[in-house]
Amino acid sequence: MPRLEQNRPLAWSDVTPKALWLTRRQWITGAAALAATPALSQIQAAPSRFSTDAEPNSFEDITGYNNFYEFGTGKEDPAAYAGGLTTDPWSIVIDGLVDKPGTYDLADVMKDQPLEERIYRLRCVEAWSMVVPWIGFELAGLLNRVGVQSGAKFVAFETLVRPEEMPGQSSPFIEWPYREGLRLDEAMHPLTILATGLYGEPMPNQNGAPIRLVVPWKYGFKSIKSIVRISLVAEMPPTTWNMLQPSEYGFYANVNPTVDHPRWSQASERVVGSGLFGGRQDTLMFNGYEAEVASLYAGQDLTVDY
Ligand SMILES: Nc1nc2c(c(=O)[nH]1)N[C@H]1C(S)=C(S)[C@@H](COP(=O)(O)O)O[C@H]1N2
Ligand SMILES: [Mo]
Repeated sequence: MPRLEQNRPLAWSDVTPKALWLTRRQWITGAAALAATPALSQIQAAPSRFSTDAEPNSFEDITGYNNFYEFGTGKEDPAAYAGGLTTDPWSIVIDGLVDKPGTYDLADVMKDQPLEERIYRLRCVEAWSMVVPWIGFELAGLLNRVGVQSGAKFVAFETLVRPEEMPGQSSPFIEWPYREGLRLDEAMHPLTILATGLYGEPMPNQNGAPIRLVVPWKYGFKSIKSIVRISLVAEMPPTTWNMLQPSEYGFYANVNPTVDHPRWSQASERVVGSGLFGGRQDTLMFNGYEAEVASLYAGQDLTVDY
């Protein structure tokens, strides 16, 4: 386990018992009970067939170099300021065109959803990337449970608004809440997960505790953190970066080395943590998932639907 040099108590691959928490408190108080539940057997110890075999970044990189504007615009702001965020209790409103709308406690959101490790490369639109061993479950599992009605075409997500604990929200730069959206077929794709942890640990606050989206074939900004609302809607929903600068950030935001951002190339990426001068590598179409997702966009011009 070469990547576990940081003197941590458990190997990251030791996800089986550690992955099952709902929150830190529930993990601590409920560890014994959880360890006895059959749900344990639902976790895949082996990497998912969707995982990259690239070496994950260190825990320090993943938790020390973040984008989470609710805590500031600097890459080190989330690590510095997210510690004060209260993530327990946590509930998510699920509403819109669903059979079972409601306010669901996090434990209820996660109920019966099989957790597994997914090692995905996060490709930020700013042309850097890292590899993260997430713990999560497929969004489709939750959507199927709440019952998507036939008129629903998109899924809209919102992050918590709590300026007392999120100092970045005192800046009006973004019209809070941070919001994101997916087309329904994108949301239902098995690559799309809600992640509740990483490296076999509960989700660190700076990475979007207690639950965040991860859509590995899209630029990182689609992967909205600290979700409090999921709405099934008929129309393409407004999304934060698209609202800020639509010419630079489209709704689709698929990783695409052939469509440059207006201010920089997307053909290659800086690999975070790979040395002083930064290793670079070519960016892959759909971040390496072309075989899995290209068919979702058949007939679309990706220079128009960027
Ligand atoms: N609520 C919220 N979610 C967010 C962001 C944010 O500022 N606020 N930043 C996005 C961007 S630009 C990226 S690249 C990823 C970064 O995820 P990470 O910090 O876990 O690597 O989170 C995304 N999710
Ligand atoms: Mo990003």
